[in-house]
Order: sequence, then C-alpha cells, then structure tokens
Amino acid sequence: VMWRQPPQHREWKGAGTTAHFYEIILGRCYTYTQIVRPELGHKDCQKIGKAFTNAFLSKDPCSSTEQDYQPLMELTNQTVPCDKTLLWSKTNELVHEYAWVQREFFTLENTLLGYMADGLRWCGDPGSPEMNYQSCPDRRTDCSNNSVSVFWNTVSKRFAEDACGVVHVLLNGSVHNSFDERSTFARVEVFNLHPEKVHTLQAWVMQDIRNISSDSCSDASIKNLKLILSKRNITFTCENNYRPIRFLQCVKYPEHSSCRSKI
Ligand code: DVN
Repeated sequence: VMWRQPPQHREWKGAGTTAHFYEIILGRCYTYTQIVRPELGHKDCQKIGKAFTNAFLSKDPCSSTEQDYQPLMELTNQTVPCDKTLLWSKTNELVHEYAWVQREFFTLENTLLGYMADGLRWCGDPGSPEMNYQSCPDRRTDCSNNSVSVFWNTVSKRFAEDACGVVHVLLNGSVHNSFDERSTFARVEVFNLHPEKVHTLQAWVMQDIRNISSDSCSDASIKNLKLILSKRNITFTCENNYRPIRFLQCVKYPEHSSCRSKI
C-alpha cells in the first residue's frame, strides 16, 4: 500500500501558518468586540472568521489579491475618530506602548482586523482545503503577493483612506532611513491619505535613548517625506523626541542622563 506521505521538504522558505490560527483569530475577534470595544458587539465573529479563511484557503499563496480580502474588509469596517489615527514605521514596540497609555489613539493593530491578525502567519494551498502549517511564502525570497503581505497592504490602505484631520506617525530616528520608501507606511499609507480629509501629517521622530544624536527631523529621508506630502497638498510637521513618548523610553532606562533631569 502506498501511504500518502506528509511533505518531505518545505515548499516555501517562510514559516508556516501559526498553529491554531483559526481559534486565535476567532478568540481575538470576540475579545475585541466584547471586551476591548463593546460598541462593536454586534459584529458577527463566526462570519468574520470564515471570511478571513475563505480569503486564502484553496488558493495559490503567491497570487493573493486585494479582491480576496474584500468580503472580510466589508464585515470589519470600523470608524476611527478624526485626529486619532496613529501610523508608524520601525517603531513597532514603542508605538503600541504609547497607544496602550493614550487610549484614544488607534494604530492599525488597535482596530478589529489589525488586532485579529497581529503577529500571525497564514497561507493555503491550491490543491488542498487546509491551511499550510509546514511553510508559507517568504516575501523576499518567494513572492511579494503572498497572502500575508497582500492582507497588510489591503488593510493599511483602508486604514489610511479612512483617516481624517491630523494624522500622526511615529518614526524611528535611530535607523538609516527613518522614512523608508520600501515600508508599508511609505508605499501604501502615505499615498492613500485623502488630502480633502487629512490636512496635516505630524511626525514624531524618536531616537534610541542610548544614542541620541542631532535633529532627526532634518534628515534627508524625512525631507523626502515632506516633499512627497507637499506634492499631495498635505502639510507636514515634524517633532524630534516628543516628550510624552520619551517618558515611555525612560521607564526602561530611568538612570539615563536624559531621564534624570528636568522631569
Ligand atoms: O503605519 C503602520 C501600520 O499602519 C502598518 O500597516 O504599516 C505601518 C507599519 O509598517 P512599515 O511601515 O512597513 O513598518 P516596518 O517597521 O518596516 O514593518 C513592520 C512590520 O511589518 C515588520 O514586522 C515587517 O516585517 P519584516 O520586515 O520584519 O519582515 C512587516 N512588513 C513590512 N512590510 C511588509 C511586512 N509584512 C508583510 N508584507 C509586507 N509588505
């Protein structure tokens, strides 16, 4: 008898679907809609969970499209108040620490869909109705239109399109390109802000407290961001080492000189 063997080699270069993916997204959906934002208690998490998996199961994980995620997008629409959208790039930990304290701000991961998918991986296979727990496409070595990247591009696009008033972005002043043209923030979000609704983008550029250098707002990459926005008729303002967020950094390094004085 020829038993069907489990795959002997990993098809893709990236890690496979997160174990218990379906249970995690379903649980997160209920946590978010019942506990974090009970005003969204009417959302149908069973339907949302099915729409999520239907977006990628039995499909080629390298030919994912925005269209695949449309039913999921329609079930998870959510209003973010004007002036409360908080974008970020290369500041994953710090931005979410700040959003945890300043509860009125919404990062994408503080919205239902971002909250559900945060930190997870998923992909399917055209020849199977199951998730692929063995491997998923790596966006650099396998393909850019993979199920996870297309998802984040799609939800990031909607998040930016929906923004209004002043939009904030938390950037990292201690990396080579604070405004990195390859980032989701640069590729997707900046170009999908609607100038009729968003009059200003305010950047907070935070430096690593252990090596504070000169003014990051005058860096070439930030000037490039300012230029792109001026062409799009959006005012750009930039603040270096915004004090409330500096205080968060000081929680970790209370003995640092910039944390000891003038508080
Ligand atoms: O404003 C936020 C948020 O709204 C989000 O959707 O986009 C912004 C953050 O993304 P970013 O500007 O690309 O910021 P980072 O710090 O470069 O990337 C954050 C995370 O997204 C990283 O884990 C990236 O994975 P990596 O580079 O470590 O392998 C990941 N990421 C970036 N571009 C991606 C992506 N993941 C999948 N597909 C992409 N195209």
